[in-house]
Amino acid sequence: MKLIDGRLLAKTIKEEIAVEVAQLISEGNRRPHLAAVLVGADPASRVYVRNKTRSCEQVGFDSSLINKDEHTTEEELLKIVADLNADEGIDGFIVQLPLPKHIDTDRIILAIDPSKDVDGFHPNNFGKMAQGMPSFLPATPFGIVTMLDRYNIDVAGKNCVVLGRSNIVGTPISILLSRKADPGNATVTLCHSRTKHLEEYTKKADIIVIALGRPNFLKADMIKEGAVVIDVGINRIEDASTKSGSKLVGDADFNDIAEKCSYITPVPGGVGPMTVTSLLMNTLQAFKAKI
Ligand code: L34
Repeated sequence: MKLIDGRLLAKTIKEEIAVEVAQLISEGNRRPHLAAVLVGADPASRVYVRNKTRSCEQVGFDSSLINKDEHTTEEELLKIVADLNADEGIDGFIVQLPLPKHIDTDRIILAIDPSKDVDGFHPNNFGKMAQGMPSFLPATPFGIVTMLDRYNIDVAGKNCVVLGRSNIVGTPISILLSRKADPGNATVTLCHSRTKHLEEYTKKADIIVIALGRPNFLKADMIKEGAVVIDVGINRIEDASTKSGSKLVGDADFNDIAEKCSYITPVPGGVGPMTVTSLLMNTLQAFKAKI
């Protein structure tokens, strides 16, 4: 079993970005600037957004965090989006999901200027991605294909099974892996809550991407020997043996399946840090398109 070390790879790529930023600045450019909008106080979202702004500092980007309370109205949020769209000093921005229930997420995403949509969530970018045109790739799927690429894991012609069909992970990664591209050219099956006999698919999979939000769901008897498992789940579960009383686990039961895998991503330290790094790569791309 080989560990796909997302934390280490993220560090490597951030160093590459920092070199490029230093070069751009030495040529007289300003710094790339990413803004993040966080509505409400969801503890996980706060951690993720903090990791994003901290990573901006590490690579020499400017960053802004717009923090609004959970009672923020949809109209107020649309105004923030419109202001960020119009702000010449902002190269890209994200609205951290999930949003409070009273806000229509689709309406917010549709309001984002596609040229600043470094999350790649706007249908303009998503549609381009689906058609193989250059676009911002959604951060988590982008992080996953980057890990497969940098670890030289063959994807072409492989059986890939994606578990979960969310707009931000399952659906886009299924498209990316099946695209006529490198990495890509896989035969992809997208499984979800209505899939019957799930194990019949997972047992045949060379590569499994699991994004269900169900702690320790994937067990050794569900996969074949030598499978590659990319675990997108980040679940906080109770654990009396830790100081905080809880710990993070993935959607795959790491201890159960690790030995059977050829490659596996850990949680934490796997896909999460690569999601953050992909956002930086997209922001640099947005910046370069502008200057
Ligand atoms: N708009 N909303 C928008 N864009 C995104 O790209 C996201 N996502 C997902 C949730 N909502 C979003 C993220 O930022 C998931 N996600 C994300 C980002 C960072 C990390 C995990 C998920 C991360 O840094 N994970 C660390 C552990 C963090 C912890 O200690 O809780 C890890 O090592 O996995």
